[in-house]
Amino acid sequence: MIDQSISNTTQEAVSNDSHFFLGFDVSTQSLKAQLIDHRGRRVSSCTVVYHTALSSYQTDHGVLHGANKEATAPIAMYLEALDMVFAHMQKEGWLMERIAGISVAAQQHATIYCRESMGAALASLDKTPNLRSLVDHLSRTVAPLWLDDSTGDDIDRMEKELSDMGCGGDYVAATSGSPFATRFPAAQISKFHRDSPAEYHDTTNIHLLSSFMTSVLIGRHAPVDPGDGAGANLLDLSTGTWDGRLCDVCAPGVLSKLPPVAPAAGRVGWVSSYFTRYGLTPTCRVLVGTGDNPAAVIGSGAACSGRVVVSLGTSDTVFSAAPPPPTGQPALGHTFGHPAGGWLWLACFKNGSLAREAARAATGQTWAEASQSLMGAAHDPTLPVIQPFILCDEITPPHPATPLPDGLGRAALPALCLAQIRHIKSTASGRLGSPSTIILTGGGSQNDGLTQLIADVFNCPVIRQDTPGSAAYGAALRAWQAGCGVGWCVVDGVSAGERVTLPRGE
Ligand code: XUL
Repeated sequence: MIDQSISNTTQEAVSNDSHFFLGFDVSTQSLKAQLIDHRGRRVSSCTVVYHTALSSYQTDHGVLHGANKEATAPIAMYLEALDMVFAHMQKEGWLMERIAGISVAAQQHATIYCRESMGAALASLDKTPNLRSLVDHLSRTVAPLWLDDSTGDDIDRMEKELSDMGCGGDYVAATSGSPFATRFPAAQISKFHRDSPAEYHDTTNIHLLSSFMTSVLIGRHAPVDPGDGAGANLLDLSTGTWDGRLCDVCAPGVLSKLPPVAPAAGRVGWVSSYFTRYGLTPTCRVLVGTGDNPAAVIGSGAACSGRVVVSLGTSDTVFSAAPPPPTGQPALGHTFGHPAGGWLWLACFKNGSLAREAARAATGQTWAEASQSLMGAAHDPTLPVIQPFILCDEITPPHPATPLPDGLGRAALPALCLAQIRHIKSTASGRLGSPSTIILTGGGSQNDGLTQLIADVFNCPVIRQDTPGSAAYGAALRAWQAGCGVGWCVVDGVSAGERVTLPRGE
């Protein structure tokens, strides 16, 4: 149910009087906790997997799939998972009284709708038996997730209203860093107002999941950081405050319901006395929360610019510290605030590991056999050129799925992987230029052939960051950085992996 891993070697190195820092990642499928020591080294971690540990919520790996491409999750499940994880840490003898700082990372774009009574409920948390009781103060018991694709009509309406106001063209992307996206809060809030006007009007505070879980930790409404806030399609990146026009077209009164935006490096408060039952002390400080991607930039060793993280998973993601957003026609992808200050650019590709698996199956080979064919693929002029969007409609850029051509045989996997990696490279270079180093994470980082192909296509060294949980680790590192005043490049030195793959010449 709970998977715990404690690294004994690291624990032995911890001195008796040192502090620890704790990071959470409230992700789609699980809630992970990562404890690090006063030198930023991983000490202990544990994970509550919702599907198995909290099966009574009947989610499919953390998700409730509804009609018309709706995807939500019960908020009670996240709250219960937080209690479970704290109880587990205490039971396993984590040195709770020595935890000096905590920070939260959470899946981006999920929104939580609170009634007015939530403020008082948070303030008197220590009188409640468990965190789950907070659901009585929600105006909506589920949170729409980043997997939700049900808000196309809301985007059409908001685009039309903006254009009627004289803010057509690229106003949304140029202001908020992203074109309207169905999974982003602007569209989700609009839909909630359209579907449930009474509940919407009963809502006084709309949180992102990172700011909500941080609110729970400090026992009062917390601000949101520019990293997660920019994933709302409502933030003006140039001022770091919510944009009046975008809020106006979203839903009535939304500006007054959103949390204030606060710099990512700031402390928002001390931990609520509720958590002293788990052994935390009231002097444990809590940082502004952030999204899982901004946290993963830190946890992957790419806080400083020049390093580009490629994460190969169910969907593929590429992200990096980035120059200021362009003023003209924006590039593909999204610009968010960077936890270390400045900007972070991210693009998400839906055709990831499931597409690679379909191509591998088309070769009739095992993964071990098919992976060999990736080693020389970058410099193989005989490989057919195919589309990287073979399995599902792509979002970066919007493009219908184009199934694998027939008769590729053993060329199916190398041809697809080459097409995918060239596509990731060309999308990223429009915004980031040429990287000095790629940091490779996700399940794909286990594959030697894929790693070599990335080194060859990008023509730069690839460092494999194959320790799982970069968002939870990044969250813990943020708490360490703020608590000990460590420089960000020192943080990179601690967190980057060590397995390097060099590019091969033609
Ligand atoms: C980013 C995105 C996902 C979520 C879930 O825009 O939608 O990466 O953050 O992890």
